[in-house]
Amino acid sequence: MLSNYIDLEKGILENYTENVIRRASDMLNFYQDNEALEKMIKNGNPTIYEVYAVTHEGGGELSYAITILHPGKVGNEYFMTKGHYHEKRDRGELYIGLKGNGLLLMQKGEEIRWIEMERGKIVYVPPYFAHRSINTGNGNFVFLAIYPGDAGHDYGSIAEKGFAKIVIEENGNYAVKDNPRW
Ligand code: M6P
Ligand code: ZN
Repeated sequence: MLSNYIDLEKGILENYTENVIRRASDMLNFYQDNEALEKMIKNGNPTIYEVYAVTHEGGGELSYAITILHPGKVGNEYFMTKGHYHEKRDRGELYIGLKGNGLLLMQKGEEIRWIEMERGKIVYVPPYFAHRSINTGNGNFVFLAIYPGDAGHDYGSIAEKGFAKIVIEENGNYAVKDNPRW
């Protein structure tokens, strides 16, 4: 497929070839406050984020995906994606903000960076950096990601202890804090 459409208002990608819906129950152990997460699961198990992708898996090819990250918090921690390294670590990625506000957290070894995202902003994730998105706003945070077809997703170490920083709400604003489990 050589061309496609995104509904920029709703963040809906047409003709996607893969999609993933992650609910609260898919995020066990990713947030600090497991009790708050358990409660949320019992209370309707809401969708945290949805990914719609067009994938081309060969080396040298490009895949792309729209992520719709819903607004909300688990305890005082904002809704976020799981976050991943690329299986092929030397593959980079481009993120383009389409709607709402968020952060893109990136980490390589002990080096950690976070960049605010908004509509029209382009952020480059260099090779070797794990990346996670966080919705710090009140509405959906929607972005487009473009990545090498053979990059792959490695959730392993992040599922175990996360990133070196967590993003919480403090006095109505976001605050980036040290991850106590790191
Ligand atoms: C972006 C891309 C996808 C990724 C998605 C959700 O759209 O980076 O490759 O799958 O975000 O992130 P995660 O896979 O970490 O849950
Ligand atoms: Zn990626």
